[in-house]
Amino acid sequence: MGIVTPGFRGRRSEEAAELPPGQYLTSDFPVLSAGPTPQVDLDTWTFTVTTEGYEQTTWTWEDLLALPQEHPTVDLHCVTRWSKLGTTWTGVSLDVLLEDVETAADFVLVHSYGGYTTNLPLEDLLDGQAWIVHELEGDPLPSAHGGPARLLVPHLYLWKSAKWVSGLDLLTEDEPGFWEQLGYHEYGDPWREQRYSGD
Ligand SMILES: Nc1nc2c(c(=O)[nH]1)N[C@H]1C(S)=C(S)[C@@H](COP(=O)(O)O)O[C@H]1N2
Ligand SMILES: [Mo]
Repeated sequence: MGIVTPGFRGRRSEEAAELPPGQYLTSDFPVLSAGPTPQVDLDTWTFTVTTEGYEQTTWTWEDLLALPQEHPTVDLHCVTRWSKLGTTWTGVSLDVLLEDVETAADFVLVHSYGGYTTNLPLEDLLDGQAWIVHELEGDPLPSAHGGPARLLVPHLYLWKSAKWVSGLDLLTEDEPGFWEQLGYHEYGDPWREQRYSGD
């Protein structure tokens, strides 16, 4: 049984309690991209969900903005060990986008303009855990951070939050994405420190 001295539990330990293992806190917002930033025109932007039976549902930019908007405030954890707490976004919940999509799939391969992909279980996109976001701190999402729109799935390492998102393939069998093929963990839970395949 430990004795807690008043005043001993300082800011440092409070911050440490909020951070997954092996992460450090940063207040800036580093940019990490595997390739050039694609320029995506809002007039031609689409987001397409393709089911395992190749049924497609496509939203235009106008369609996306007409859906109910949420304002999640979330912590970000990058596998390169920086974490940024309390970022606020605007976007549409995947619960809304997938509401009328008929599927028996368990897995998702996320696609981006520019060719980036990442995979995750479908259930990790549901129940208020993921959004297609287009604003950061009330401003249009900067293209370096994935604008016009990116996936935000903050309970997994940030490489799962595909920037410049263009669509989701709903799959009955898991398929590794870009970093997952290069040895990163297939799931990527920061609290279990699942950085690399086998962690
Ligand atoms: N399309 C695309 N999305 C991406 C990436 C990328 O290279 N291309 N990098 C991923 C990685 S590894 C990280 S850590 C985050 C970084 O997001 P940020 O640049 O907004 O910090 O984006 C993720 N999404
Ligand atoms: Mo990353």
